Amino acid sequence: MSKRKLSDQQSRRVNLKRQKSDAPSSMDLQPGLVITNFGKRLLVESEQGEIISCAIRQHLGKLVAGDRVFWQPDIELGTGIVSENLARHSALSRPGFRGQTRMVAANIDIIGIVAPIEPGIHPDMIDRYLVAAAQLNLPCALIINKTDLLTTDEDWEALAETLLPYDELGIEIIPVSSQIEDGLEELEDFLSDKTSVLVGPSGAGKSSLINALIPDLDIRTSRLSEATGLGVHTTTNSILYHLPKGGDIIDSPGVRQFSPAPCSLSELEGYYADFEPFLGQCKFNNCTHTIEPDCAIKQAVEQEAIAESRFQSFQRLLAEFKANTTKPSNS
Ligand SMILES: Nc1nc2c(ncn2[C@@H]2O[C@H](COP(=O)(O)OP(=O)(O)OP(=O)(O)O)[C@@H](O)[C@H]2O)c(=O)[nH]1
Ligand SMILES: [Mg+2]
Ligand SMILES: [Zn+2]
Repeated sequence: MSKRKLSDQQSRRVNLKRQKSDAPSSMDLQPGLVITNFGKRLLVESEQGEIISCAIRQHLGKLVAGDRVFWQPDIELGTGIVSENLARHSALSRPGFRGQTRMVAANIDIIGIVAPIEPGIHPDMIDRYLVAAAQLNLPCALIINKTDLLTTDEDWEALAETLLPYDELGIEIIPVSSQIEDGLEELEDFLSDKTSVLVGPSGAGKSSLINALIPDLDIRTSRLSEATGLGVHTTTNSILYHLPKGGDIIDSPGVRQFSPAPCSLSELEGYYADFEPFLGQCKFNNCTHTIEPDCAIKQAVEQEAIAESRFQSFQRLLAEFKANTTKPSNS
């Protein structure tokens, strides 16, 4: 491959810098923040707030919105090359194709689980993200979107009942409507000065919420929608946005069914904080809380001290993890 030619003026500038620098090889390296990963290229934000399309050095692995990197500008092309990634303090991933994992977001402080009134709130989905957050030791907020679709007192009461287990777990619950712009201030205040990621099923309204929080984005997303010819536009890559009052928010693609990383029975029990008072009280110390007699967890469910929905999601995850570990390794 031939070296790209620099103009005389550029060469002079580079030479000048080189003379001053003690470390010529890393002279042009600049810190940057990954805004999104398109697969072969990244959009990186420089410290000056410019967005640069960058190639990625092959050894770097999977980079994602929220990653901190060092990149080198290509003066001639106006692009860059990412050559180093910094250690992450947190990273959310999800299962991808053929047993691989897909990165969702890096360096996040909080996970915002977006659960929509329509098509419906599914405790199983919420619990799966709560387990992932517990695995990462990250806090969660439960963002209930599309509250404009709740019309009667009964609707609100039914919602409160569904959410009771989460309220009892001390999880922040933020009801919002991006459509009628309700609850947005509370949401923005809660997310300010943090890096958050919005997760949840496709159509939950994650992108709509970000649009509502950052008014300037309206134009960009409506244009995208026209391009696809669809009334809705599915997010395909995680993208980081800056919030007006401070803090960053990462939009992520919706998933049909999210799965946390497989773990052991005792680890999973540890991620269900509402099981805690009853652990160690079953007749068998390796009790899986399914068919065993004298099971303290099942008794707690019968006495409504543990919500049935929480017990069901625990059992489904346990069965899923077991099925994964017993699958032939070449599948
Ligand atoms: N009624 C109502 N509809 C909403 C609200 N927020 C979003 N929607 C609608 O829900 C649909 C999906 O919204 P999106 O923001 O694209 O959902 P998403 O979670 O980003 O979906 P993916 O990108 O596929 O993961 C759109 O048709 C929105 O108009 C709301 O507060 N109320
Ligand atoms: Mg979206
Ligand atoms: Zn038990």
